[in-house]
Amino acid sequence: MADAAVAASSSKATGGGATQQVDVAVVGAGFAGLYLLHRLRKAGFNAIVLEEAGDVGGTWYWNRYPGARCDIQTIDYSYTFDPELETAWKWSEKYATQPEILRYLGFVTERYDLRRDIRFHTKVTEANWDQVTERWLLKTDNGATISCRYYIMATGCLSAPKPPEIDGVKDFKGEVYFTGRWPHDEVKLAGKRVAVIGTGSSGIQAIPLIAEQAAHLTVFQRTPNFALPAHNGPAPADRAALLESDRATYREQARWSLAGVPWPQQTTVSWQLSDAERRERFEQAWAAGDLVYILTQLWADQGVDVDGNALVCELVREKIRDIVKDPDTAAALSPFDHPFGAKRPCLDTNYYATYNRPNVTLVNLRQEPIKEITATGIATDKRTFDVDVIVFATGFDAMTGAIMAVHPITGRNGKSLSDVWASGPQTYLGLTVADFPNLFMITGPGSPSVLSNMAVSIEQHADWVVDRLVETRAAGFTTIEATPTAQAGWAQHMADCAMVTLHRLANTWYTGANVPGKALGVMPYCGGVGPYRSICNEVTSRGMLGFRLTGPNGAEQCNDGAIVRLQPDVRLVLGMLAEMNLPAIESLGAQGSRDFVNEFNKGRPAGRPVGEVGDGMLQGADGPLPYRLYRPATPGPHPIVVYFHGGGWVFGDQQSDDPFCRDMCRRTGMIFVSVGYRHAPEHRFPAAAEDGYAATRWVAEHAAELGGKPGPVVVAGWSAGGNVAAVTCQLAAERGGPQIAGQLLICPVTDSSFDRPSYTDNATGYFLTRALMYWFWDIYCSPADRTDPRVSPLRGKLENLPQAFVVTCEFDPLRDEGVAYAEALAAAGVPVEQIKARGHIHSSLMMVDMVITGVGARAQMANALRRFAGLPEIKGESAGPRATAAPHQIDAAAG
Ligand code: N01
Repeated sequence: MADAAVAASSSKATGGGATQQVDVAVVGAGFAGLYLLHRLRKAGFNAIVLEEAGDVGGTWYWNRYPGARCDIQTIDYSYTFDPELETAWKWSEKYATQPEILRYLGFVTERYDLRRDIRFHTKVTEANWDQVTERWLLKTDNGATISCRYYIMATGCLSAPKPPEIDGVKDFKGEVYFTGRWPHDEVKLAGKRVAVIGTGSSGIQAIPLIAEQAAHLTVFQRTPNFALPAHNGPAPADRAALLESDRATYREQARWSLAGVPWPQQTTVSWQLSDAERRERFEQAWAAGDLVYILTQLWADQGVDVDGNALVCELVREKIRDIVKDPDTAAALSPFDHPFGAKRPCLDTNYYATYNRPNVTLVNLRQEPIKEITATGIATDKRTFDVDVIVFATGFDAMTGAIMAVHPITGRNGKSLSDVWASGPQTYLGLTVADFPNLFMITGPGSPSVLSNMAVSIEQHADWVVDRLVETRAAGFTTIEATPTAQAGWAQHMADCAMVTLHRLANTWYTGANVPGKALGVMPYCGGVGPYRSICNEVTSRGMLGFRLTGPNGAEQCNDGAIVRLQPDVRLVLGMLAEMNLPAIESLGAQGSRDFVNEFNKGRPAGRPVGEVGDGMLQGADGPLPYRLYRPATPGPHPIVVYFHGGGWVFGDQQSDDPFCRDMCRRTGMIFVSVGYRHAPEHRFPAAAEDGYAATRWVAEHAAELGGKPGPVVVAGWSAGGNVAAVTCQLAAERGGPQIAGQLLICPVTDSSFDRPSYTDNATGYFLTRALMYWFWDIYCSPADRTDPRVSPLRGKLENLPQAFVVTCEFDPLRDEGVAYAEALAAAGVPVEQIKARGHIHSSLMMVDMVITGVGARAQMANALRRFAGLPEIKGESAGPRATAAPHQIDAAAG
């Protein structure tokens, strides 16, 4: 409906003329709402902000408890949209106090004359989408109604305090305070017996200061948290100098960083460092007093690998034991239930040392849970504690609470947001929700938000939303709405990102676990600020992918689809490769391609240590061949895997899949013998196939000399190596041995037909291209030979072959022939299991230390190899996180 017709219809709807008409209504006058208002006005929108509180500030208006400060350095926790604002305001400390942050927000409000469009003491009580007018109608607790074209929730992620969930609170006769709703008047605690319940960031900031005032402080701790000293004071000179030297670059780097603060990305993994080197890094981080630093700068695997993370946990626990004098108290304060960083760590000033004070007692609720609150204090199931004051530092209904609990939101066809989110928040980009047109959330669930420097994420969201509104208006559209496909795709991508991190291993407010009955799932986007920004930009550059826009006279635009289908780390790797502007391998010639790949592989991190790595020579089909043997650290003899590397029969050698062989040797506890078979064009078909067979026979015959277990061997291979492994099994069956207990085929070449859809769908853009495959085939095998089963095993005799485990990757030209081979084996009665690795490319699973989402698949491959060798499977988290898809047994009928 045209805006001119709206006023009449809206006033009719509310039964009077009181409805205020605006283009945009924003809820919340915190960091996000203030910047939004400024940007909306500049873009020519008529906008208002509705704020429940009596002044600006958002979370900083409410959280006034003693010790409240930011925990991102203030030079980073600031607006960056206006260089003049940046120089007009000077922070006094590394981590500003709540009053100073509030003054800053007041300063911003006055500087941009924002106050005149903010309605304070105005709580929205209902928001309904009117399909006819294509506007939102808002009701408020003071009777005012507002009609707006766009409705933006800038309600904050941690602004709806969680009820205490403890019986008897109302019976308590003393004073009760919530850190998240601290009074504006002074709270006098001197000489009083105070209880604090909760040891999250709020409790940990407040406890040392309360202890200084109170006659006695009793802290009730359910879960210990990791905290590190803030070392507050002036902004560190090096960081301030970095910012001052080139402010624009500093800010831009923050926008493209992982957490919204410009620190470089660590590439060294924990096991590449000695104990002393790790300790040195840790001490430096402890001294830096910076959460982002300690969470990102120790070693590359600290946030993604349980072992890499456990090293950090122990170093922090050591600090706690050093500081806290009473060993029992130190033990109670030491977290063991979650990885470092999986639950939000805290920044403190004298927190652990506070427990050395004689007037402080720690009550470990894991040993004596709170039974109830009584008129005089707190009763656990062992003791009672009489107190004068109870401070609840029990946290928030995070991320969704402020959006859902504040008021009902009703979208298209009467859909209620609470219903849509009943099993957890569903969003597209953490910005919008399907069926809720023209509704936006700033730093909503599904965006980096609380896993980032909020100042950076807020500006990015506000800019993105306002830019879209401007474009939508310019194009003459009146509604913009996420599609269900885009939203489902985002949910999948969110889940994929969450699997990379360790957040899945902790019960936290990130996952909704702190609120009884709340749906569980990692709510913030774990893929990082920079990658997220690039995704939002891609949505726009691809014609508003995943959005439906409509306008007058049936105008409509919808470019539907999921924005990210690759695994998050695969997307990053492809992005890095694209930036490197590498030449097409097939343009380099055979020797050139070998030199290139050798050079490229030098940049890989050294593989993980195994028991022993040794080189030797074995007998191939036409002379000696080199091999590399990887032996586990465990006592032998071990079963043997004969492994064939990838490289299109043209390049690669016995060492070129080194990180993979090491990883699999460690996971399986089996010997890997990686064979340097001959290559084309010097040795064309069937040299590789015959070498593969001969090498397997030689290894089987020399198993004992190699320190392996005599008996059947297992074969494995990737890509062209998968082809060699598959062919070896057929030749062994035909030629009467050696005995092969199983075959692991990873993205194998199985056929010379290029007609299958994956050859077209994934022809370019996923590293292995169709053009490169054509080149490989031309170099290795003349067209006349291509139907020979020794190069196209799909055309061979499949009955009675060894059991198989076949892995295919979604974005791989070879995907469909791998699937076809698995199905044909099954149809021939061979036991087959298969993984179709969603979101992966041909080389994903080989990129051991780059593509973490490949861990699950590798863990499953390792278990398959163990099964083939008659070893028990490895279970639990040490087997790796769940793979992108569970392996499934192929029904023989499938073929
Ligand atoms: O809340 P929390 P918070 N009985 O949920 C315990 C940001 N923030 O307000 O862990 C007993 O972290 C609960 O125990 P458990 C920051 O992002 C930033 O402290 O659920 N205990 C936990 O110990 C932070 O992460 C700053 O077992 C109960 C505590 O209460 C986020 O806000 C400052 C309980 C709640 O911790 C939330 O921090 C403050 C019960 N019934 C906050 N219910 C800065 O420095 C809960 N608990 C910028």
